[in-house]
Amino acid sequence: MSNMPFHFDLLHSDRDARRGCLHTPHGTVETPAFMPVGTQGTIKGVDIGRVAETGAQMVLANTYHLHLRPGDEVVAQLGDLHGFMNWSKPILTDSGGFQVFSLADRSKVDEQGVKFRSHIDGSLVDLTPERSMAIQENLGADLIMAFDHVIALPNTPEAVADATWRSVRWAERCQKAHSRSDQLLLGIVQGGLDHALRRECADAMVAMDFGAYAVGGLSVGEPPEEMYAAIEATTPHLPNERLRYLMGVGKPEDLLEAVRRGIDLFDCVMPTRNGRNALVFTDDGPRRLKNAQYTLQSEPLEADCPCPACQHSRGYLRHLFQAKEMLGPVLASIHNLTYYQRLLAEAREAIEADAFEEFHARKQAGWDQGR
Ligand code: PRF
Ligand code: ZN
Repeated sequence: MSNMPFHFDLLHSDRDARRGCLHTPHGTVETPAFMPVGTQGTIKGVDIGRVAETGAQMVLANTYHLHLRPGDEVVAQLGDLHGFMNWSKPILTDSGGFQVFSLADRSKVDEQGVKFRSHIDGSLVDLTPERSMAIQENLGADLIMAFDHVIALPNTPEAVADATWRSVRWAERCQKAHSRSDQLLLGIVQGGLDHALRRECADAMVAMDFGAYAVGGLSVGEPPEEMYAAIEATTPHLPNERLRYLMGVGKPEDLLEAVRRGIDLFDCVMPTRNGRNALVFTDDGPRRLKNAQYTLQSEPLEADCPCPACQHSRGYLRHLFQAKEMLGPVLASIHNLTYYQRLLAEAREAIEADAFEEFHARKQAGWDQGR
């Protein structure tokens, strides 16, 4: 693939953990990497300059939301997502598959696609693999996702298999419809918690030769151990030299468990959503700033954190939340994004030093101790 605008260099492996480098037309992403979620073309509460300062290398945006509002043609006219958001680094858009099934009112699936009512104005919308590709081409992200059928777990084996094979057929249609060579289309492996089905789906996706692969359909309510097992049932069937992206995951400990099983890329609302709710991540585990114990604490959230929240005392941050000041959610979101970026930067270093297992054990011990 060296003549292509996309290339994934697998730089080093430490057991199954991988240190890599993804080249895109908007620059390079060092992996393992975490993408902040910018569903509506904004990382909630954090201006794009501050997002860059947290160490983020690539951000995610959503087809579903941006198609409904302001419309992908509007985004295209305002300089595609890079111009619209004023973010000149790589961007990934999700296909809408997952969002339709989790947000839309009364969605109806058939082989053609999904019909649903907009959660904004109730209007009828029709999304198909072809429409998702056209919308994602208008949005202009570097990495784009196949349109898949995601169902809630637990579900019947028939429903899981049905949605999985529909996702495979839809992925073929996405591949046919996709026309921009400056965008990399990722196939998504589904299969629920059924390891044999995961393997069959991975084999089918790999036979289609996608430039990179995602692991989907997880972190939808199953216990963590089952999610880890499903990841482990999938990654060995993906080609070593292609990027692997675990969609919508997760907690800090989930990230390390997944890196350990060969995942390279993540996204999750957790740092920003939890930050807005006064929950901050630290090496001693999560802290709830609304808890009275922080009222008089003069130390920062973390002594060595370079983020702007950590210029303040825990007592001050708690006060911002108690007083319902908007700076509270903003600073907590920035701290959490910084925490995730630093965690993955440390993971990259540990992999390079062949010391990922020790690093993982040390982090987990800190998180466990704070519980
Ligand atoms: N498919 C898509 N987007 C997603 C998921 C998926 O399975 C998930 C599952 N955690 C999050 N986002 N298209
Ligand atoms: Zn901080």
